[in-house]
Amino acid sequence: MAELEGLEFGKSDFVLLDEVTMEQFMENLKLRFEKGRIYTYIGEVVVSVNPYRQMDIYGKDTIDAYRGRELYENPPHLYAVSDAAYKAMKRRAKDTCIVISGESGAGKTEASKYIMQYIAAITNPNQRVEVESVKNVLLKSNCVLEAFGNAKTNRNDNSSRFGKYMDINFNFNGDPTGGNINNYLLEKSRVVQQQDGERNFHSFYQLLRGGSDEMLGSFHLQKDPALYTYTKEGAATATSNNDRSSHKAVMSALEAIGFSQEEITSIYQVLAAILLLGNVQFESDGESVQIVGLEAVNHISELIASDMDSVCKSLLFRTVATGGGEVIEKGHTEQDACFGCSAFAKALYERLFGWIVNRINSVIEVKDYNPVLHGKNTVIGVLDIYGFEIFDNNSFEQFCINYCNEKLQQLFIELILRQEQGEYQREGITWQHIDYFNNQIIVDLVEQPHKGIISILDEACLTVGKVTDTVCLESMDTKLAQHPHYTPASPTDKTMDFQKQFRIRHYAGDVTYSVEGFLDKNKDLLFQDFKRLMYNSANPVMKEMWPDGQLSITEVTKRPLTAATLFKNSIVALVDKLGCKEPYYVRCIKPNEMKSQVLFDDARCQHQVAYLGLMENVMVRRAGFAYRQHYARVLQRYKMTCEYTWPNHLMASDREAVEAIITQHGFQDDVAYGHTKLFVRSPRSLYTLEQERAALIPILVLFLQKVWRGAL
Ligand code: AOV
Ligand code: MG
Repeated sequence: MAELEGLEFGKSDFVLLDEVTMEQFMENLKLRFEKGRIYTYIGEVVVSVNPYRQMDIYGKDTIDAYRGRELYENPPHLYAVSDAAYKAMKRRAKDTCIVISGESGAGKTEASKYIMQYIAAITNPNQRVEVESVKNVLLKSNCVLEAFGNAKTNRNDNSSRFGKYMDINFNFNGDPTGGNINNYLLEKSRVVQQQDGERNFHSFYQLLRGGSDEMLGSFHLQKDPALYTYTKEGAATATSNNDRSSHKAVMSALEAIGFSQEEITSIYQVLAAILLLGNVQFESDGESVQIVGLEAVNHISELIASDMDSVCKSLLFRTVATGGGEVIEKGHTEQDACFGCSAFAKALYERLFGWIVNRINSVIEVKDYNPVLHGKNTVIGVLDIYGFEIFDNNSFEQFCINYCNEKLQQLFIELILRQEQGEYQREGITWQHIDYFNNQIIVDLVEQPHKGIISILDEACLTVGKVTDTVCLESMDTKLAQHPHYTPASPTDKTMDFQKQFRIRHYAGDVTYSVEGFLDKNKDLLFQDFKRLMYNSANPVMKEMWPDGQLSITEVTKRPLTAATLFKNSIVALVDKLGCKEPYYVRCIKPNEMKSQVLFDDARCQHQVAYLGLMENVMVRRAGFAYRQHYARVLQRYKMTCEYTWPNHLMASDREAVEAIITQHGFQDDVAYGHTKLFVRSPRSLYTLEQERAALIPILVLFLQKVWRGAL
């Protein structure tokens, strides 16, 4: 429970509210936001409101103030939970994780960076070179991954378009020895198409606006993003990002991480090839299809270290195995050629991104760790994933992102309840049950085998013959019409398109999805010819990105897992991984839609508080015991308030001494004695103790000064 802040800043922990009502919760949240107090606790959970301005609360002095301290000793801060996660990991050799959630633009990515900076700042006091280098790579990797994985959306100028889970490994000294980054489903469709007012990934604009004349010249590129189909839409879009300076920062981060010049050049060559692919066009004379503008193809073949013939062939033909085992070349229709070309552009980017992540991982992987020699290797995981989002047009990507947020909400429910319950059981204390809205029903709607949306989609994708998006939608509507969280479009409902849309009542709100493109995105088909083209590249870096290009057409699996199933599997694995760790939570709230630093939109904030389950979180915390602490700590803090414990006690144990303090104050009905901790039900008792302590400190200081001066 934080102190050191006057009441004019509101309650620093929501469990201290006089009454747990939405009204009081919102009043406190708003007051604190207006007073520049963006963090507030619910026990150990940090609630954060995006300030939309640079705050002077992340400097070295603040880091020093939080280092090694307990949560309640300082005002609420991300640093305090980071320290708690770090201490738990170090003292008890526990794997911990910090899960950051909240909707798009709420401040998750910024929070994850402050957390990592804090951990980097408080570790490796001896400045060991190898540890410094791991820390440096971990911090620099943010800059690179943001350039390639983030983009401006209508919700956030720097929106994460991939999910990121980073494990940081520590040795027995508590110093980082390595790490590992897992990335989840990059929104690759953005490479070829963006919604109005949005941009492609930052990396493209950074290259065009920040690349040297020499580099752009050698890539056959011109500086203006408006000249390229894939960056045209975003070229005129105003954004707070400075592409030119970011390009420099990314280049130097790549170098600092250890990418070779050859690797760096290859990365940008792939980007250039993608931009040029966007400008390739096809025309048909009714019989065969030709490429318009062979110059671009010539440049592409140079960039990907291939030859012009091979590139043309991959763009115009596909190799197929006939039933008799014969291999033939089949010419594309114009439509197939366009489809293939953009699938190729998307895949090039996705492979590039995956390769960059792997390359960073290879630098920071823990090497030569011997548990017998070095003690247990412990981990802190930091999760920063794309937040819940609703756009005007919601497609397959939003469906996956929002499903992922449902899974994380489910984990939050389980862990917060489980953790509380577990603690009461361990300490031998009776527990009172609180009801939550359990979103498992929505998770099931999406992922249940045979019945869920993903299954229905997969079935449609595997059906031989032409199943269209609309046919698949009909199947979903029939099978799910009765589900309380699924709404099929009806001819009478004017808010939805009967042929194309369906609605899911998510925990965070209703989202209407447009089924157009769902099947193609789920199938995620890329002709094998492109894979082979890249595998045969004379550029070893690019070749490395396409190992599956070595398979011949007869060896290729006919039914690879679909995009939705792969994503589901990866999220299930992530949740399992998080579930085994001791969790710490940061719940981010977006105060308004205007990116304003002063506006607190009551309705928007209240909606987020409600769906994040923050009220229930407070209730669980209070219905049980708002405050719990080890006996030794309680004694140390409050012993001055009791004649039997000041300056020292003569009792058999710290627990008995704490009992004496509690009884002297008459709080015995408000507490429970656990095996190792004191549990206090109402925050008021604690307040009284705190106030008494605060009143006694000046007297004590005066007393001690007199003692030192020899006056007593
Ligand atoms: P997100 O990660 O939660 O959205 P970000 O962390 O990118 O959101 O935050 C969005 C923007 O809000 C940032 O670019 C900053 O301008 C501002 N901001 C957030 N937190 C802070 C802070 N603590 N101090 C100052 N400014 C802040 V998404 O990735 O879209 O789900 O997918
Ligand atoms: Mg983000």
